[in-house]
Amino acid sequence: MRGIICTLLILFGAWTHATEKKPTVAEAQSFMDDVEAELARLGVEASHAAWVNANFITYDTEILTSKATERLLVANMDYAKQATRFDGLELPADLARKFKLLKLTITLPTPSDPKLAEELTQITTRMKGVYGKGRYCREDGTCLSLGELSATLASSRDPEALLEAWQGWRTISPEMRKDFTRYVELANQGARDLGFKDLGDLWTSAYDMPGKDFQAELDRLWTQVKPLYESLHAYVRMKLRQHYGDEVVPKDGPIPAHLLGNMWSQTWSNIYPLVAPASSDPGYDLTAILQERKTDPIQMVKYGEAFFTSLGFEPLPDTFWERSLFTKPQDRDVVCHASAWCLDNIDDLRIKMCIEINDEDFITIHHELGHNFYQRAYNQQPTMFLGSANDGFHEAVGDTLALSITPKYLVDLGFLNEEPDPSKDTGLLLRLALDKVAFLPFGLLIDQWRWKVFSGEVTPESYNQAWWALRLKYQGIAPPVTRSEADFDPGAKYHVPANVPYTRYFLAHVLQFQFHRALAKEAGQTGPLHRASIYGSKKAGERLNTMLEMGLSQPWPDALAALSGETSMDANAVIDYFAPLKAWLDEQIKDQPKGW
Ligand code: X8Z
Ligand code: ZN
Repeated sequence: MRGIICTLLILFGAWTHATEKKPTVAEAQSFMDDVEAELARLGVEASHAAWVNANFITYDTEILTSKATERLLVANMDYAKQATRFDGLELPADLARKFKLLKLTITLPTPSDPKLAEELTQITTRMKGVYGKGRYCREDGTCLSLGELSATLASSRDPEALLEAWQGWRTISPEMRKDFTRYVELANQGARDLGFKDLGDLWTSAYDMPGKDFQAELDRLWTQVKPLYESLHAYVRMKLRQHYGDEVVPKDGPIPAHLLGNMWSQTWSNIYPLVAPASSDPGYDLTAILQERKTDPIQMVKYGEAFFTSLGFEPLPDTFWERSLFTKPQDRDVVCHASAWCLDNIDDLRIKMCIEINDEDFITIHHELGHNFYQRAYNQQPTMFLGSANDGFHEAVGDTLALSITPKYLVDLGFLNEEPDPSKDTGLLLRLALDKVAFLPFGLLIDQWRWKVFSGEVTPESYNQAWWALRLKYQGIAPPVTRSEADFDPGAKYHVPANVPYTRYFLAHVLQFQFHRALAKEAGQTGPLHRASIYGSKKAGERLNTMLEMGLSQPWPDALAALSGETSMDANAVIDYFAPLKAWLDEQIKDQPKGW
């Protein structure tokens, strides 16, 4: 009996193989047309649900968004699996690229079992909600939001107050630990269903090269900028030690994480007053200027829009102003973490931000609008190509414009009466380096941690310890109080519970200097790059638009070439920009230890 079944099966197998028709290019094209139409439809539905949820975090909106997301992700996964029947078929380049992207643009792959797919989307929605609703409540019952705690970290110089804010925010994340652990299992299962080793393998495969090569690229870029970071670190440590004393800041060890002016120690410009070079401080403070002028949130956004229109881009649509969220509502929970949306894949552009009147948010507004103008520029592309060349490009566009917020630009706006003398450039460069250079190791380590978690190299028993090991290795910072596995510090950073890959920001911090260098040249700027502004240059705008409108239709080196003529990412753009500062820093720290 057994033998007969086997023989039959073998025969049947051979028969199906012999008669199965090889799919044609026309069938592949028609399959892809259907996929694009359906994914566009489900994507728009999911976006509307997610918009409402992020603006009103409630029990019901979590259910609605989680269902809509599940429908989109499950369909995407199904299509990606069905698409394997066209494997090996010779396709025109555009179509072949769409088939590749069908898999590679999934950042949250759901398991095949519908129950598990549902569980995964519920978990991610819930984690995001916990973060959005997060507050630190003191024993006396008073509660503080992330915005309030961040304001303390930015402006207080009292180590006790800083410590309370730092520790306080980290009380919101231990409750995510269980969900996060399960999310790792489920999303990994989804990634394996698509043929990847784990979720990190899927994420790193989305850069037009094998994942391993991409990781080597990251190492290369980090090696280029590391000496600059180490000089900045040593200088800041020296200055903080002068301010807080040897008891608080070690001479040659890591910097305590609560002293750097930011909740995650990712950007440090809020402590610029503590480290400013006495003789070359440019002497203006954008936060103070904005506040003195009584700039309101809408006006802040108008300045950002005006920068884009000065380059030749069309103004934002009326619906942008009607539908965006600009300030933190007092009566409900919202996700305050800034984001930019295009709800209909055409022109329903919006930002969602809890704007405060300060320089940080002035820059963030440009960042967000960069997303919106990119989204609009590529809206003629087919669904599969609605995206940036790689995810770092999307993050780099607004930042590129923000690099043009030079003293000259502030004079043009009427914010400053005159430009500071070039002898003050050290101060200008240092202030920018505190954001851009300080960010680099942070931008790198979040996913270094997640990739280890996804691969199983880091297990739940050592989540927090592995996190701080990487914070030490890359950033040279240490927690101000002992941490343990009862904590879940990665969860206190938005992108971890929200499942947003983070390497994009590291790339953006390199790319924006390449973009700036190229566009400044296009705008005919010949002076030093930190004084170059592309404001008002239609030529630079055209060049930028050439890249933006390509969307995701070409491999990213081609998009980069369209803007800059270069075909690889190059951190020398960062090194060149900050070269005068590096020399100055090294002079300041010549008797100081470097490293930690
Ligand atoms: O998340 C963001 C943007 C939205 S894409 C506000 N950024 C990263 C962060 O806040 O951690 C911008 C820079 C890094
Ligand atoms: Zn962004």
